[in-house]
Parts: sequence; C-alpha cells; structure tokens
Amino acid sequence: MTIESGEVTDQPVPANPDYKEPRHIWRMVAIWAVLSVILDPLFYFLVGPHVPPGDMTSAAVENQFDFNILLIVALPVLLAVWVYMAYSLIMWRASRKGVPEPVGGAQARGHLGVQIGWIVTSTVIVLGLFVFGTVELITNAGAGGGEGPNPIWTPTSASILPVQVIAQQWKFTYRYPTFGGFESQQLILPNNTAIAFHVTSLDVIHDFWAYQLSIKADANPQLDNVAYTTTRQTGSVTVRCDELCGLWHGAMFNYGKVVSKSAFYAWAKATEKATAANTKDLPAFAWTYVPDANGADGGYYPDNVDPYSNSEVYGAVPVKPTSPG
Ligand SMILES: [Cu+2]
Repeated sequence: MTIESGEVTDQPVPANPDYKEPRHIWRMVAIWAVLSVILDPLFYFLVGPHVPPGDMTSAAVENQFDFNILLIVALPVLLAVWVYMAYSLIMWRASRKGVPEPVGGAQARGHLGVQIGWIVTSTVIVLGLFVFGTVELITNAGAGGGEGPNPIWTPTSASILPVQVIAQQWKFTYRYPTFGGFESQQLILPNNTAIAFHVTSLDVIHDFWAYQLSIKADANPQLDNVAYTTTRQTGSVTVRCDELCGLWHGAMFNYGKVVSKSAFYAWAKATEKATAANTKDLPAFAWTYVPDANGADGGYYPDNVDPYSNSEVYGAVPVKPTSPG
C-alpha cells in the first residue's frame, strides 16, 4: 500500500537500523528471579506467622504451614505474570519510538523451548502440590479434619482428653465423658493437652468448625467423627456450624476457651458438681444418640426440661456462661 502525500498515518516510526533487539526473555527471567528470591523469604518470614488460622493448636500450626507453602509456590507464579505485564507495558508501549514492533504470532507459537518449559513447569508444580497435599493430609492429624469413627492417625500423647461435640438444630453443646458426662454450652479446653473431639449430631448434618483450633469435622447423626489436635496456647475460640443445616444455620455458633490445665480441671470439677441434676436428665453418655434418646416421646432433653431455654430465643442477647480464666 502506498501512502499518499499529506495523508495522516499511524504507521510506526521506522526502526532505528542500529537498534539491537535485547534478549527480552532473559531480562524478564532475571527480574523475575531477583524478585522471587527476595519476596518469597520475606513473605514466608514476615507474613507467614500471621496467616490464618494462627498457631493455637498443633492442627493450626500444620494448616498455617500448608497455607504458607502454597503461598510461596504461588507467589513466583504471580510475579511471572506481573513482571511480564509490566515489562510489556514499558518496553512495547506505543509511544516508544524507534523500537521495532514485538514479534508474535507464528514465531511465538512454534517456540519449542517455551512450550516445553510451560508444560514441565506447570506439571511439576501441580504434581508437587498433589504429593505435598496428600502427605500432609495423611500425617499430622489430617490437618484438623474429622477422620470418621476409625481414625487413621492417633496422637502419641499418653493421655488424650475426649470431648464430645453434639450438634443439633441449632446449637452446639459439649459433653466431657471423663467428668461424669456433664454437658456444657461453652467449649472449655486445657492447654498443652491432646484432645480427641468426638463430633456427632442429634438431627441433620452439621459441621463443627472451631476456627482458631483449626478443627473442622462433619457432625453426622449416628456417627462418631473423631478429630485430634493438641492445644498450644490459651485464648478464645469461635465455633461455627459449617454445613447448611436449616433455617437458623447462620445463628449456629458459640464460643470457647483454651485455659491453663489447672483452670480447666477446677472448672470441669466445679461444673460436674453444679450440673449434676442436668446430667441426670440427659441420656447416659454414649458416642452417638438417637433423636429420642430420652425415651419414646422425648428428645435428647426430656419433656418440660430445657436447660438452655434462654439461648433458644433467637435474636436474644446470648447468655454469657460462667467461664474460667
Ligand atoms: Cu448446623
């Protein structure tokens, strides 16, 4: 096509004949490598300790480690995209005169090195994460998930405190079999102790999610779902239902605490005594309950007895239970 004289054109300025095309790919690789080498350790050591769910239990530590590994694998991938984008915007911007148009199309499509590099890198990352994730699931408490009635993993600790989590529409309660099977509305745990959560449900499927403990285990009726962790720090715990379980699913939450061993034992013994009458009304402690555990026409709680009636009124200010520590 010929350009008539006087016609306005957006043809690029002819390239400078002395211009030597730099090795763009190696420049980008160099920038990417430097950024990755600096930012990955910075991220791991500065941000890593603050990544959820924290380090309140052994399961939380494992979870945090897994998240951090995923993040430091992901960060160089993100950097590669950002470096390429920034480099392209700067090097091949339309206003940059005297530089030839970048070559794309057929030449780039047929580049064997790029193709092999792409396939090998993404395969190594995906398969590596698959192996890492599988190993992490099997070892070390299954990263805090429920393992069913026959766990594949048991803590090595000599004494493991069993705590039963009972989910029902729409609340969680906790029974402590080592203290006469009393029931508490609040989850209280001793510090530096291996805990075996036995999660079950009285009605539909719920899910016990104790965020700071990094425990998330389904609560199925007629099933004793076991999840282990070891507490490492005292502090507050939020428990939420994590399985859509009906109208008031969103209101199904309560709180707990990890307290010192001595505070826990003092609380447990005092509560066992104080709730003795309530415990007598409950079905005998078992790992699972049928919906009419208290008799033919009764539910889990006997007729006319509801120990938690004040917290049954949804929208009401939650009752502050007495708590240790
Ligand atoms: Cu629920």
